[in-house]
Amino acid sequence: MQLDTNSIDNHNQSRLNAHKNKLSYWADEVEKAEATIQKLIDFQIAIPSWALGTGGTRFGRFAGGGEPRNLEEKIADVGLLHALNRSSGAISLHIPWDIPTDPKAIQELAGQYGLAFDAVNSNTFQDQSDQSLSYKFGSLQHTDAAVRQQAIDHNIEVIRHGEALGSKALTVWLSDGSSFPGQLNFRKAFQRTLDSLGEIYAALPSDWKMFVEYKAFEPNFYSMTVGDWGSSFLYASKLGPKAYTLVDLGHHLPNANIEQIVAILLNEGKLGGFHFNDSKYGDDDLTAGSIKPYQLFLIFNELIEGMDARGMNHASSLGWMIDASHNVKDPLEDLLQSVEAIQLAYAQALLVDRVALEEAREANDVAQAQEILQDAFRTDVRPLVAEARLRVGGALQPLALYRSLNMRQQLIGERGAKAVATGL
Ligand SMILES: [Mn+2]
Repeated sequence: MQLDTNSIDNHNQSRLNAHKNKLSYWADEVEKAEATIQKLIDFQIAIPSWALGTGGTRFGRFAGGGEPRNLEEKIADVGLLHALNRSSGAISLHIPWDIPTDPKAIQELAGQYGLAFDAVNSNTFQDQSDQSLSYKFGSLQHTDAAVRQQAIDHNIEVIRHGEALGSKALTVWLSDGSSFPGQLNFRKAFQRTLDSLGEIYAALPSDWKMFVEYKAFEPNFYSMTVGDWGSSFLYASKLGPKAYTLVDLGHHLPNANIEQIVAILLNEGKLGGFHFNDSKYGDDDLTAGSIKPYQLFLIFNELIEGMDARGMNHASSLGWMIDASHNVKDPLEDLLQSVEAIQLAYAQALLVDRVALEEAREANDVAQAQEILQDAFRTDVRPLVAEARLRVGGALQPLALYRSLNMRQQLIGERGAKAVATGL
């Protein structure tokens, strides 16, 4: 569904005065505000193709209707988000849920919405109906070389699909591991996984990256073969310069200091990208910033510090992706909220007075260091994020506009109340 630009203009006109009033707070800090707005305009967050339908838990799924029924409709949904916020200019595909049967046509369609293709994701955590061997006991780690080969071949096929669309990265998340003590020889599982990843790595085009995503537990509950950032870093280091660690915010043991992990990975040049979401207990996959916004800010604080120290481009040097899905919200509203939360954390982190912070740290002035961080975190940057959207044709309040246009009702009208997104 293409959004009528008139509806964005009307929406913005009706809110312009109120917006300008809020923005006037920044009148004395034009330099800071302008730099932040420009960076926000450049910063794009990829939407995963699997988050456009209602997510489920193992207890049930409560679809909201009007879900995209195919890849074309998923692209249309991301296009709608991007039209509203101008910050969701990429889609991350999952194979085999979203196989582009006509890549040229798919690329053209995405182009009409101003969308690029971010990392492609492989799937060896479930069996497909046309698959000859099972992943019940793992894929790249499997004791049977034939199963490993099937999983390797699948990953290489995913790379080829990505190449046809202009993707530049493969994300590998493995559910491999064990659920009971004694089930697995850890050493062999590591070596087999490394060897299998090595074969996939060898098939990467020269300008591609491989993201090795880790996860502490689930679906295996005793051991995960890529279970933490340390093991991902080890695999990525052994694989070579095109392999990186991918941090999914929900994939840690409780209370892990994710910002410290980010700082160290950046320092080693091995941070590849992010999967944003939020959680209270485990891999809850809730809306980014909905539970721990301060943690999200602290992560961005380390990202900016570490990226600037290495001369990296905030917008393009890392892969920025959302990986969230849940049971109770309209997925498109949820994604608008996630993107906004990520932008707010990024903008706040850009405001941190880094010179003063380093001075306070060097002087062991603990209270002052905390003040500096919290001063930035407690600044209302919503007007800056809205101004960034306004300047590039987005809506001042994307969620409000989405609601006032009854977009979900329109989608249900087009696709039906029972339409279920592929993959979930
Ligand atoms: Mn993830």
